[in-house]
Amino acid sequence: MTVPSPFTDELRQWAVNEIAAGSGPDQVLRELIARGIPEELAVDELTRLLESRLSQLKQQRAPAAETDPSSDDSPNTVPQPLTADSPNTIRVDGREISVLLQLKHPRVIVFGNLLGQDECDKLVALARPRITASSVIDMQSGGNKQDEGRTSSGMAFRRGETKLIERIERRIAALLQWPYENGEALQILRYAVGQEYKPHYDYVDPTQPGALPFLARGGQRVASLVMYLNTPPRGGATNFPDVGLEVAAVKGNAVFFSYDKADPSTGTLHGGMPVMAGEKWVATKWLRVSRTDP
Ligand code: PD2
Ligand code: ZN
Repeated sequence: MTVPSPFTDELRQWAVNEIAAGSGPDQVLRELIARGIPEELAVDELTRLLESRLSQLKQQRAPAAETDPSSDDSPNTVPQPLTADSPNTIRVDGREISVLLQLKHPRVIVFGNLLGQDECDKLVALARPRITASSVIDMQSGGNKQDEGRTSSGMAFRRGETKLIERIERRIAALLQWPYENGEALQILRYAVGQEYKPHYDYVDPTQPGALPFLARGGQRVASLVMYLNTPPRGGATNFPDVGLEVAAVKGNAVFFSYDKADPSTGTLHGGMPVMAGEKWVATKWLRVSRTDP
């Protein structure tokens, strides 16, 4: 049985508000200890909150390097995946991953053979008995809510939950050159015929009250990797309406896209188009600015 942490969501929210309001770290730390949080835990949690606040400020101040199509050497505010060494393949974790498509704006890369066929089947088999109706983040409360734009069902694995999951997550970290600990828990989605995920952005709107508890645990999302676990017979492409791009869902392939700020100018509006026949399974990995919950 896990013991609940004394550092509750309410306390985290209070600390986030204090930091945003300009209270000094020593002052917030003293107050946390006075509220009964052991010093070591208080220092750890406060460090994470301050790191996340600093990266938020850094993001807000960063020049629009990634969105400038003439700029090739954008700073590392988003993952910079490995580049293909032989014409179009990258060797990671003993696999030949191919680069099938690259777009500069929005920053999109389609990878082939990121997952083995057997790995896809195993992920589906592990997830199938655990899926429930999908939800989205409630931007008012910071909790989860059902949304008509997302009609799929899904579940999330804990980071490193099984050897297979950890291996895939470490492969992703190596390919994208982004820390393993900054990756959210792997989310699995299943779409039946007619189900879809209407166009949306994967970053959270930092001006909404519900964003604070989310941002306090690892900062903003900066990139997404949607991995296809099967090939739907018809439909189910991932689309980027701003640029008219549709990426076909092909088992083992994945679409990566990054966004250096929480802003539509990144062009990363994207959706899961309706499935027309059969079903569609995907695994999504979202990458955060800082370490996040496993
Ligand atoms: O299933 C997809 O193609 C899809 C599309 C848009 C998944 C996500 N977004 C996501 O998981 O964020
Ligand atoms: Zn999405």
